[in-house]
Amino acid sequence: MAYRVKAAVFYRPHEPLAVEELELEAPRQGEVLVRVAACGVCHSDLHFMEGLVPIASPSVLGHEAAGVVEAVGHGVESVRPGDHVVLSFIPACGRCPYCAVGRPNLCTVANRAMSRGTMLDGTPRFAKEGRPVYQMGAIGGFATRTVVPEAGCVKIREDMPLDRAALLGCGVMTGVGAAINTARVQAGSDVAVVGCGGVGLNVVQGAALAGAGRIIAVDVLPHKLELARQFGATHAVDASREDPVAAVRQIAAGGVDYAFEVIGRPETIRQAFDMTRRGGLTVVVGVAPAGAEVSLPAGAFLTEKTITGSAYGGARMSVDVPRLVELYLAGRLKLDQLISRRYPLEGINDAFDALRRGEVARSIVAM
Ligand code: PAD
Ligand code: ZN
Repeated sequence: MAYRVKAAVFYRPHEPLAVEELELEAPRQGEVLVRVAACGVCHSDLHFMEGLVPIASPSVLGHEAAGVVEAVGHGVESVRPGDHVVLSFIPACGRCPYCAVGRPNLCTVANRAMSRGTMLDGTPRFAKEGRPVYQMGAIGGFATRTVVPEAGCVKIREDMPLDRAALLGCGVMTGVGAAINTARVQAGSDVAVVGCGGVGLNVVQGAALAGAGRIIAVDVLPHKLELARQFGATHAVDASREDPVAAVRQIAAGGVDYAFEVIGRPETIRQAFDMTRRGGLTVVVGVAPAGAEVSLPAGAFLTEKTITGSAYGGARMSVDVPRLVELYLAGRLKLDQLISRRYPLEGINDAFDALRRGEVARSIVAM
C-alpha cells in the first residue's frame, strides 16, 4: 500500500523547496511508518540549499523530527503503532565495527545511508510519479508522514510534548552531546562556544549541565548573546566588535579548557583553536563547505592541544534521548526557549530565510 503525503522537496541549490504531494511506500521489513508531528529547521539543511554540501536530489530535507508510529514492517520489535518517537538521522546498525566499540554515531551502515539519502537497503521510500525522492538522514522530516528504519526510532514518554521532543533529534543532541559526550567537560572548567545558534546554544547549556565554570559565548549578533546568557553563558563576546580570540584569552587567562566551533567556517575553527589554552581541547561541531581546509600553527602542537570533530554529539540515541527527556521534564533542560517560531509546512521557505538572517534560535515546522 502507498500513502499520499505532503512534503518539502529539494531539487537544486539556490531554489526554494517545493511543497508538493508525494507517494510514500509502506514500511518494508525492519521499517516504521511515522506521522510527523514537528521537524526543526537546522542549518545543515540550509547548507544543502545553499549548495555548500552535496546531497542526493530530489530529496525531502528535515532531520530533526518527532512523531507517532502508525504502522510497522515485518520484524519490528522495539516500537508499535501509537508509540511516540524521536527520529535519529544516524540509525545505527548495531553490528559494524564502530557500533561494536560503542561509537554508534560513526556507524558505517547508517552513514552510508545518510550520504545516499536512503533507507539502510539503499533505496528511499518517497516517490514522485514513480521516480525516487531521497530522504535526508533516512528521515525526510519535512513531510506529513515518513518511513524510517526501526533503528532510527527512539521511543519516548507520551507526556513529553512532541514539538519540543523534535529538537532532541538534532540540535539539542548535537550541542549538549558535544559538551557531555565528546568533550566530557569537567566541572569548574572554562568553555568558549563560537556560534550561538540552534546548536551552539545547546553546547552552552550542555557545558552548564556539566558544571563548567566560565562559559563564554561568542557570536556576531547581540540577541544571540543575550539568549546564550539565558542558556547558561557567564560571559559574552561580540565578534563583530572585538577580536574574539583576544577577548576570550583575556576573560579566561590564557584561553579556555574547551573551545567549540558551531558555525562551520575555517576562520572560526582557527579562532576556536587559538582560544584553547595549553593542553586544552578544540571541538569542531560546525559543518564546513565541501572541500574547505583549515590551517593551524604547527608550533602549537608543542602545547599539547587536541582538536577533534563531534558528529551528532557522540550520540547513543537510545540512551541519550530518554535522558534528555527526563532532564526537560525535570525543568533542567531548556527547550521551550529554543523555539523562536512555528511555521506550517507551506511556510518552510520563510523559516529558512529567517534562519539565514540569524533571526531565530530554532524554528519548527509543525505538521
Ligand atoms: P545557526 O545558523 O542557527 O547558528 C550559527 C550561529 O553562528 C548564528 O548565531 C550566527 O550569528 C553565528 N555566527 C555566524 N558567523 C559568526 C562569526 N564569524 N563569529 C561568531 N558567530 C558567528 O546554525 P545551527 O546552530 O543550526 O548550526 C550550526 C552549525 O552546526 C552548522 O554548520 C550545522 O551544519 C552544524 C551541525 N553539525 C552537526 C554535527 O553533527 N556536527 C549537527 C547539526 C548541525
Ligand atoms: Zn541538524
